Amino acid sequence: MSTISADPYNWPFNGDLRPENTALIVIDMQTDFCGPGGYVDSMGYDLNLTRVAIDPIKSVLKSMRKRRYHIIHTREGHRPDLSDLPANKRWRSQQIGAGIGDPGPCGKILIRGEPGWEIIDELKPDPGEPIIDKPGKGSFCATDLELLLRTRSIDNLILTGITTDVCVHTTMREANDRGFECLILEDCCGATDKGNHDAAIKMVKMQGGVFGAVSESQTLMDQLA
Ligand code: C5J
Repeated sequence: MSTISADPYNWPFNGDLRPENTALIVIDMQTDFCGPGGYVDSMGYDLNLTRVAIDPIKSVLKSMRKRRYHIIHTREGHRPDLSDLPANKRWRSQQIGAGIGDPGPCGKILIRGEPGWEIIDELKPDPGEPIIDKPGKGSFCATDLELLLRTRSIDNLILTGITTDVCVHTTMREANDRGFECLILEDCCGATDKGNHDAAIKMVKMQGGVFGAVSESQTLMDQLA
């Protein structure tokens, strides 16, 4: 039996926590979501609210790499010809002054291959760590993430990244519905609104852990050690 102290239950539920069956997922730590001149910055949100996750994720990455857990990164972005960009998603982004596909200080906003779409230097994937490119908010929609997890017999997912209420939450919900056992690390996430971050974390804990459980980076690292 090996578990991590978490709320509302010690995680994972069955005590089967091993590097072989557990992956750390680092969601969308891209310049577009936490860097100057990126998508979130262009929308006028406070970058400190998303950048707050960088240092805790860096520590967790180091600790879990050392213990040989699976590490998976994701990037939200669209094809340069915009053929995978739904018209309503583009229109909504234009309403707030950060049109997806439009030129910005970090290249075309949320477009694959552009500087703003890259994962930030502080959290660069190591060689061999899979990167899932996704056109949507959830990491399972129109990607091969589920195939990759099932092929590796991964049951447990530790979720980190930005933003808590959008891509992290959508991914957690998708994973939970597919039977994966999820833990979200509260201090390894951030949202464009602190109230939304807090609400997203609170939602996970309802109904005995409706989407999984919540813990923090230091607790995880202490208990893995
Ligand atoms: C958003 C994300 N917020 N990575 N994307 O549009 O959460």
